Amino acid sequence: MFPLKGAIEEDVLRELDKKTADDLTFDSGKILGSMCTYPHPFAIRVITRYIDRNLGDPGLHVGSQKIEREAVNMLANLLGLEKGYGHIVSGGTEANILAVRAMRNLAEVEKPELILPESAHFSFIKAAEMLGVKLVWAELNGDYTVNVKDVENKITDNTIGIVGIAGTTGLGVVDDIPALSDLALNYGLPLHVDAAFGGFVIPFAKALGYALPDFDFRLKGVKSITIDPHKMGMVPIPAGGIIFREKKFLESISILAPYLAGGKIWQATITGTRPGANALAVWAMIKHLGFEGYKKIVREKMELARWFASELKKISGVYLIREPVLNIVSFGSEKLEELEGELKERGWGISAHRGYIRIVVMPHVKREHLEEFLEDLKEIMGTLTQ
Ligand code: 0PR
Repeated sequence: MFPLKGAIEEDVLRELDKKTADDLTFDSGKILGSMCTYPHPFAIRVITRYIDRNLGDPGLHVGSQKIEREAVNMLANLLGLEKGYGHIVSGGTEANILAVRAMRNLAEVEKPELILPESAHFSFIKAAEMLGVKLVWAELNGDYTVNVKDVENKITDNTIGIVGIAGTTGLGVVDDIPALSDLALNYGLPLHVDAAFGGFVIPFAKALGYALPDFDFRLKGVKSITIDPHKMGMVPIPAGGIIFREKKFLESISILAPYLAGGKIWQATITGTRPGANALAVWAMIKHLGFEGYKKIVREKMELARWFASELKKISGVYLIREPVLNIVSFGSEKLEELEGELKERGWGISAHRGYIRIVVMPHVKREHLEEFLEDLKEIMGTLTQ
C-alpha cells in the first residue's frame, strides 16, 4: 500500500534490512553460480559521487559523454582495436540486442536469419523476438564448441550475420572464432562475438600463457563484440559493453532525439535515460586496476578453477562436463535433482537447470568457500549413493 505519511530514514532502513535478510550476499562466499560479484569499493565511491549523471542527455553531461567514449576505446584497445564505436549499456542482453539490430539494419533482407551456436545465451531469443529475426541454431561439437561446418551449411541468402561465443554461459567454452571469422569473411557476413563473460578473462589468460584461440578484433571478420564490465570487470550492475569495429554499425541503429535539454542527439541504446555513473565506474576501474590488476585476478581465479576441477574428480558420483576453459567449472551427477536440493538446503547459491551445476569462480569466490562446498558435496553424495 502507498503510505499516507512518510517514515524517518532509520525506520525505513531497518525495514529494508529486515526484508533483505534472506538475500544471499557475495561476501558470504555462498554464491557460487553467479556471473556477478561484489562491487569493488572504489567503483562504489565513483558511483556515489556521480550518481546524477544521465548519458541519455549527453549534451547536459558533456564530460561524462567523453569519459564513456574513452571507456569504449579502452575496451576496444583491450580487444585489439585502436578506436571502437559503441556504448556502456545495461548488460550483455542489451549489448547483444544492439549487435543483432545493427546486423539486421545493415543487411536489408526481407526475412532476416541469424546463425548462432546452440550454446548461445537466451538474450538472443529476446533480440530475435523483438527484431523479427529468425534464429538458426548451429550444432555443437563433442567439446561444446560450435560446429563451424554446420554454421556454413546453414548460411542462406537471408543470413544477416553469425554469432560466436567467447566464454559460453554454461561452460565457459570459447568457440573457434578464427574459423568463424574466416567463414564470415568468405561469405561477406558480419561476425558478432559474445564475450560478455570472456571479454574480461581471455585477454589476461592469454597473457598468462593459457592456450586460448584469438577471439577479438584482431580477426578481420569480427565486426562487433559484447564485453561486460559488470561480470569479470568488477564494475557494479548495470554495466555492459557493446563495441563495433566501424561507425556504420552504430549509425545504423541511431535514432534522432531532437528536443533534449542538452540538444539534439542520435541515440543508439535501447534505454533512453541511462546511468552515467556506471560508465564512469567502468573508466575508473580500468584506470585503477590496469592490465596488470585484472591479470592478477584472472590468474588467481583460473588457478582456483583448475584446483577445484581436480578436487571434484576425487568425489564419487559426480563428473566434470568438460575440463574448464576459463574460470567456470560445471559438473553433473546421476542424482542431480536431489543434489541440487540438498545444496540449496545448505544455503549454496547454485542452480542445476541446465542439466549440470555451474560454478563460476568469480573474484569473491575464495579457496575456503570452495573447500567448504566440496565438504558438503562429499557428504551429500555419500548419503545419496548409499
Ligand atoms: N551473454 C552471455 C555469454 C552471458 O553469459 C550473459 C549472462 C549474457 C550475454 C547476458 O548478460 P546480462 O545478464 O548482463 O544481460 N549470463 C549470466 C547467466 O545467465 C547472467 C547471470 C548473472 C545470471 C548473474 C545469474 C546471475 O546470478 O548465467
